Amino acid sequence: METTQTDPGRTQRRIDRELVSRAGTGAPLALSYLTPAEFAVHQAKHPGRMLGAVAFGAQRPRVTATDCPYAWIDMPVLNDESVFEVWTSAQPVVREDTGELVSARTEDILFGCLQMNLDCGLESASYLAYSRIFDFIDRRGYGHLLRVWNYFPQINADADGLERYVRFNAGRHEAFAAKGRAIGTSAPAACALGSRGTDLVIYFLAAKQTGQRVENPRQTSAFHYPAQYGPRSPAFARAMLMQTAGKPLLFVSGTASIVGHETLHIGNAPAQARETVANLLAVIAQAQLAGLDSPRSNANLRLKIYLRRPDDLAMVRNCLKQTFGPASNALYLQADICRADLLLEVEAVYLHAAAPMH
Ligand code: 3EB
Repeated sequence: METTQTDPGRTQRRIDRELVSRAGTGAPLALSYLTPAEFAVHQAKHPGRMLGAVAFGAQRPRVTATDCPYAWIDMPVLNDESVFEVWTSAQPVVREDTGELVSARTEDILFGCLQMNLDCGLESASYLAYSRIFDFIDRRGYGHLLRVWNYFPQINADADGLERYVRFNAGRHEAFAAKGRAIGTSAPAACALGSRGTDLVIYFLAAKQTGQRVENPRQTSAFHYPAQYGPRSPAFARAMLMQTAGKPLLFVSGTASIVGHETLHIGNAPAQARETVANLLAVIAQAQLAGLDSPRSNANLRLKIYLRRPDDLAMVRNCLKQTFGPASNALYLQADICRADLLLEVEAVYLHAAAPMH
């Protein structure tokens, strides 16, 4: 939301231009981080084309989505009250709500969102949630998970001798196995963060076509993490590259100060920020080897940053600006990271290369 703080109209104008140019090229997807006021305008302007909207903030926003799948994540936005993450298609979308799962889809991509009560315990809830997701996308022919966002409370707390994140991993891993997915070949890009709500909230993008998984040579693949991080490894890839209408789209998973499988720079937030940037650049470089255009402009980059400590905001913002420039559209949130020794995590999306300017 940084760009909108200085000029509230600027982000909106840029997004509209992108959507227009995309409608001409057939490229399907835009992502924007909008204030509630901007979201209201966006919703009015793009009826029937929004795949999903997710509000972040410590209070449920008064504005809600009426036209697309919607969820609220109880997670403070740093320097803002609430922000809407909005996925918009150039094509009309088809909605389907089962009661358990709300969704919208185009011809090739499906957005879904699901919320689960945690009374049954996190491991069961996670197993059940992923089983429902797989059943839903398999029946509709969108069987390839590209990107999944996982949010639940007290991620670092103990649950009968295992950290809650570890319990979550066990349930997720078992659901992949139960639904015929090999972790090493079908893990999506993902993130898992601590929210303040009471429920497990998961939203995702799935596709008819498989994406290309991208790993980071500086890091052990998460699905090969040793057992010290839990009996069942996390089911995620470092990034997922997808070609749509001949244009690449890259989802970079939550990325942190991990080298090999170990957390580096414990207690040192500036060093964790620098290590995180090194990891982001390494993943993006791998994606370029796999076919991502060399990103000429950061107008196509969306960053979402999770900080355990709000006091690190200025430092982290500075660090990211030095690498990605001031123009990047970034959303800063306060959240617990899935390892107690991690102070920050950054995820990214590279949208389609912008149409050449005339
Ligand atoms: C890591 O690299 C940090 O469990 O879905 C990053 C991205 C992390 C995704 C997930 C966890 C997940 O292990 C944590």
